[in-house]
Amino acid sequence: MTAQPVRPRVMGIVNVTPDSFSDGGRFFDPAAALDQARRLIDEGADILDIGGESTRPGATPVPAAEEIARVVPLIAAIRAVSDVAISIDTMKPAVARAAVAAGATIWNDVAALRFAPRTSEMGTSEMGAPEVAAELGCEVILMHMLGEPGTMQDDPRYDDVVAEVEAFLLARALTAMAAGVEREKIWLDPGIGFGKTPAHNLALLAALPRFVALGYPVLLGASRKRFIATLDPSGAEPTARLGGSLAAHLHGAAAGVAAVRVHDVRETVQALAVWGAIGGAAQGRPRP
Ligand code: HH2
Repeated sequence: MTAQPVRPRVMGIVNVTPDSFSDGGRFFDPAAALDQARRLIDEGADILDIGGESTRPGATPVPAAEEIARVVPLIAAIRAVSDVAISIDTMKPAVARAAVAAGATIWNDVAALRFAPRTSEMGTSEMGAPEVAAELGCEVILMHMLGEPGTMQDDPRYDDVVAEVEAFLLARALTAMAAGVEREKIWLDPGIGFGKTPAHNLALLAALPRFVALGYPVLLGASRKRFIATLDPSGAEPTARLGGSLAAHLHGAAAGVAAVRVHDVRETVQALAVWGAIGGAAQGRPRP
């Protein structure tokens, strides 16, 4: 009998940005962001992913000081009311440093520690992002992105998207470890929607078991992403992509991903509970 995969952890998204692709502006106000964080905790989020800069194609870059001013008070406020795990969604070492000091324990980097720190801002040293991650001692999510957010969706091309994303992630994990990040603190993420056509996204989703087999925890972030609308035109609005998001994340659960990054925490927790119970019943496990 094969063991059922453990239910993935649910990472709830809190974007403190005016311009994120599906919820931009809704939680820009600090009180609204804290309310949203509390709501996601109540709905069963295991991790909260706090972001202060949108990575959608064409989004305006945010200076580190502004990003810190958006995320640090929220992280501190969450820490004051809950011990939920907190990840900081940033490409900037200075922001990761400030977020970890405020209570985040995971650095979620869509640039996979490739972007250099701005040495003039916030008094950061000349250290590269991998060295900063090692010094912080936090967990690190290394995500694949082709190019940069501003241009990543301009005609992305691969010879073999799965092999190229896999090779990139393994190389970034080696770089992180060479800088001193412990292997067990590294997660990998194929980066759905980051420099990918709908066909690339589907190929990566189909290959999730291969990514899981690499032996690192895998994060899947498909929530409300645009490829869903290409499969079902009724999902033109990001908030109308719940069904497609659940389908992708349940597929990820079956493939053994460690966590799913979602906007709709309550619905995802429920879907995973039903999925997990069916798996348990299939193995003759007693119901909880
Ligand atoms: N997707 C987004 C942002 N950060 N991080 C990881 N590790 N994986 C992802 O798939 C991922 C991510 C994009 O979603 P969202 O935060 O809703 O939008 P925006 O970047 O516009 O803030």
